Amino acid sequence: MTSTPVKTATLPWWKTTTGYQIYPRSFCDTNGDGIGDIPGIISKLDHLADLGIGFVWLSPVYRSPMIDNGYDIADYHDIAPEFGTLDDLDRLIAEAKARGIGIVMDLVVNHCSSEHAWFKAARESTEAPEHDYFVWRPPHPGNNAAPDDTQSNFGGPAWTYEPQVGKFYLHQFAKEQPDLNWDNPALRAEIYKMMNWWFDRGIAGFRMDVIDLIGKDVDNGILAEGPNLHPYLQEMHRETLAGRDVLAIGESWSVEPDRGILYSGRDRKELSMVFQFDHIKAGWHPVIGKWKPLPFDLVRLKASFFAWQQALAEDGWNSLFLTNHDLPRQVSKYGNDGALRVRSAKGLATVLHLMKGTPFVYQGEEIGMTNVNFDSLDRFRDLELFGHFPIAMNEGQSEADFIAGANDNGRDNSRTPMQWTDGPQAGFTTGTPWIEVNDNYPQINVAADRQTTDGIIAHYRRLIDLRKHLPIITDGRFVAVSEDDPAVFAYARELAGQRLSVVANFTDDTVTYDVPEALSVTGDCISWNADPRDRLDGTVTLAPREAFAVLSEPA
Ligand code: TEU
Ligand code: CA
Repeated sequence: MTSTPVKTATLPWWKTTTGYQIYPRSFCDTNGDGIGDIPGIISKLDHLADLGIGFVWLSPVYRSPMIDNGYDIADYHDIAPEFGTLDDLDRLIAEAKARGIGIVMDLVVNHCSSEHAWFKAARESTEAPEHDYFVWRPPHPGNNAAPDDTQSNFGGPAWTYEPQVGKFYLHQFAKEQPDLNWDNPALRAEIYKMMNWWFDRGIAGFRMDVIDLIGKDVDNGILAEGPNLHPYLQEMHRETLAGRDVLAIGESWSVEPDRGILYSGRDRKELSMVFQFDHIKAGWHPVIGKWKPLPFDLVRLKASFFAWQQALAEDGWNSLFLTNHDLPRQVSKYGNDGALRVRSAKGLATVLHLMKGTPFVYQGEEIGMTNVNFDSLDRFRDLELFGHFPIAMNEGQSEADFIAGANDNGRDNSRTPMQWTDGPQAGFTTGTPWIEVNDNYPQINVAADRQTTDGIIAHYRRLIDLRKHLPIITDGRFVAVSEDDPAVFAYARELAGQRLSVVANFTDDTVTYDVPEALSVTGDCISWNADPRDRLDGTVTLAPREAFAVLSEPA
């Protein structure tokens, strides 16, 4: 149904297309072990092709003890048996390619698994060449304890003692995820060789896990965006990306708008774009963090998106996303996941997809999947949550409050199985899923959404298709409006005398919106989730959660 993307010589393919993230463990299980697998992904490629997706970001499928569901890699050149084989992956690359879809692999190289051969050798002896692939420090001279009090992102100390070598190693995540020492040139060469090995297999790019952490200066306590980050990214570019028509997306929790350009500026020769998280942190408690629910603040959310749109207006490139496998479901977090769920899911998509950048759809978003409502800790699975629970208890938070926080912001929200049908386990597995299926699957599933002509999938399909054909979506100048309006998210895009006006009511009430000058007047309503609008003039009455986009010639 979708037509060939309009490509111009100046636009790389990843600017006119849309990405789709797959969390393999939760996507589709074909052998009944309760764990999604690569054959399952292959069986669902037509769903993605029908949406018009240009590439898939595949969360890690490499061999791994799965302490952090694959973000702990034991072998970068092999596939986890629960997900399949290298042959399956080659088949996935080929089958996806046949549908015009590239496969973007997850590159997790700030750390590996403690089961990786490198770390096994490194912890045996200081003489092993691999010893220096990791970050070791002697015990603190005063008390023989950890070198300093750096904390792991998953709770507890970031240093673990290894008696065999008499030193501590750094792990910014779980102790089974030792940090790699990027200051060792041999390690860097190994990583580049591995990346090229994957490129030669035909992948379309990499999403680079916590890439802002690789340039760390541990002794000065600088972990994120350390002094060597950009030199290493430039070296990586020279050694792997240069001369290849591939996509490189770096994950950076630390980047702020003024530094975005350093990663993706056209003369930087580093990455295509970064995933930044300011709009996500906007939904966290400033002191207690993600485990404390915080009321939604539209003005803050817009400020974040608008700042990034402006920062990368002339150079660099944005990624656009509201959800991933670490984040809550967007319709629950930013929208209405009750009576107005369908309209709200569409509205969020409209606002996100028509900004400047490359949009990402996270599995299940296209049917408006919602957060879970787990009432006890044993129903959760994520190690981050279990690492932080004792800390929260020590700090005096109640268990009920912590669970409320986990249902609001926890990573398991997006990891419950993809809901395909209203059959047993939502059609995800014939066995017992590794994490419970959300109990709303009889209503919310792919088959049900596809049964209506105006489902959420149809809405995404249209947005994705518009991006392929309308240069104003890829190239248009971004114009922020109504920054302080607590109810409406609106902006314009402008290109060659055309204007695209996007307006969305983020509340459950009818809102009277006084349309500012910068938005236009008459034109074609190219996207809507309530009534189509062909005139946008003066004051507009917006239905609850209504969103639309109008393409026009300015008056
Ligand atoms: O995430 C980086 C990361 O910092 C998040 O885990 C973050 O700590 C958390 O969501 C915020 O509370 C990446 C991966 O996306 C994540 O799945 C991995 O667990 C992590 O790196 C370690 O590889
Ligand atoms: Ca399976």
